[in-house]
Amino acid sequence: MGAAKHLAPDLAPTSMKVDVAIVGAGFAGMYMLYRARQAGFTARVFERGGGVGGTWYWNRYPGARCDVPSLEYSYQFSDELQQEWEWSEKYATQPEILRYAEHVADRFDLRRDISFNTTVISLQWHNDAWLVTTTAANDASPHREHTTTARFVVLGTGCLSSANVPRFPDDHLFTGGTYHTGAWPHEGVDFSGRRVAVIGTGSSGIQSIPLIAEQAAHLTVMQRTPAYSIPARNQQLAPEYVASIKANYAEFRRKNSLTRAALGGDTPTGPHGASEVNEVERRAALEERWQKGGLLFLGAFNDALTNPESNRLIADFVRDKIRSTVRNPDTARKLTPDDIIGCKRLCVDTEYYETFNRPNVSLIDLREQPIERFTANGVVVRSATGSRSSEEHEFDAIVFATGFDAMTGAISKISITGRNGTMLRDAWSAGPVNYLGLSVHGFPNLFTITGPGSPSVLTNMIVSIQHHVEWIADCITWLKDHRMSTIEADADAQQRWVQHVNTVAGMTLYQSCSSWYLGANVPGKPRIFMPLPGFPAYAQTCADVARDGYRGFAVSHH
Ligand code: N01
Repeated sequence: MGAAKHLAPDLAPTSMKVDVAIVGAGFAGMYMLYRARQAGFTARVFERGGGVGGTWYWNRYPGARCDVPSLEYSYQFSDELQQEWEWSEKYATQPEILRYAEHVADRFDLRRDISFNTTVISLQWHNDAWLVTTTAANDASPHREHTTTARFVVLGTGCLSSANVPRFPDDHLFTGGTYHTGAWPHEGVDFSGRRVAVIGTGSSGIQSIPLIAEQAAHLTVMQRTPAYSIPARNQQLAPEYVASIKANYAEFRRKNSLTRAALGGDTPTGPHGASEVNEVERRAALEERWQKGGLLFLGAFNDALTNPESNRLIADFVRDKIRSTVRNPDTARKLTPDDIIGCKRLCVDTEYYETFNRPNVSLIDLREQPIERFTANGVVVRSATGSRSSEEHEFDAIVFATGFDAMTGAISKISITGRNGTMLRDAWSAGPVNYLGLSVHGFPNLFTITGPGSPSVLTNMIVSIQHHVEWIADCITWLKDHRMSTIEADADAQQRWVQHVNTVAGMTLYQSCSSWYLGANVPGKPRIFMPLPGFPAYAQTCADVARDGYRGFAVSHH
């Protein structure tokens, strides 16, 4: 490390050697540590936060909860764990999920191999190993750098962990409180009696808006694109239902893993296309799913995301629901989306549309009234009258529910130098090329968990995480058993894989909107559809690749 030469002796880098360095102690990093240990490797996890849980450690905004049912959004590697843990609600809250993550860390004695408050700043491939440089946010020795040498590096950095905070003219002038849903203060925020703005109406905005509205004196929602949201119908879990799942948990998990999103095996996708049935049947099927609530709404028909006409019919049903819920016709008009339903990730809510019937909630459509600038007291938007004039809205606090630099954001914050000095940021300048969403040509022994190019964010994340961790653990065990030293995506295989992901995504309607799946929410980010639709076919491909001696990878001997 050149920079280390300038440090005082007591600040010189210290050195540690492990088989596997893991970045992140969310659900991915924790399980990777567990599996690496089980396979006989030494491992160290580096975690920026002060505790485990990843996304559930940071996203503490009011109303944060998972919109995948708790009995599915949990690890399945240990039957004892899944039998003993008691989920209280159909959709668990953030505090409950965080308690679960902490329980897993304690139960499997993970903490002793995790460095908390430690940020990985660079990864450098050198002499057939990775040099992992970290800084610890330790008051006693701020900015002290450590270097760890690792044979393998696994990035469990999370797909939605790098906050997207858009800049607005004069935003530094605002004197009130500003918050991002993805980096919420641990002590919570009291909005009582305050005038609050929420910018953004994706999942995080939609979950937090009803709760902030209950507390604030006035809430102004600033919406750029209206979202489609389905009622959650959250409820306490009935003990008999939980017992019935636990009695046959393995079968429940197996059925889920056979669905496209590795989710909801008990509610299979309907056998027809939405335009193949008559209106009465279509409405009945959609109403049944609407009453059931949640993400599986789109599975009422099998062509929601492939047939534009079917998609329109399904979207019309939701548009009618919005109009019949929101009393003010102008507010209802603004809240009603006109694009492809499911193109951006579907949202799931509790009383979201109803919140706009409250007297203390108002909506600004930023497409009609764009933000012009911030002031000390609030935000100036173009006037609603359609004239060239402006209007200032005063706020005590502004909440940015503006999402994340998804899938690649956290990885690109690390300076990663591979073989022959290739920088990952250069390799990915036109988009995150990779093989299987697991490996990048030029970066030996480096793995991404739920990386771009894998089903990842289109699935129940925990299923995809488990699948990747197990594949990686098997891979590095195979290397050890075969006395191989390095593995790396082959350039041709990578090229074909990128093509394959594009082809599969091209058969869907996913590319018809400016979603974070495409990187379109972050100015300047290359637009490429990052996740691969379809978990079962993907998992089969990964199994086949391994069985064929890691087809498509270049492997070298000691
Ligand atoms: O972020 P988002 P999120 N000016 O990107 C708007 C998962 N998640 O944090 O659509 C004004 O979806 C932006 O507008 P537009 C889930 O996978 C899960 O809500 O780009 N507005 C949009 O309305 C989810 O999809 C759970 O036009 C701006 C919003 O901000 C993902 O995380 C809970 C703007 C961002 O929405 C991300 O959700 C929460 C600007 N400059 C999150 N920039 C559950 O499991 C952005 N916006 C329940």
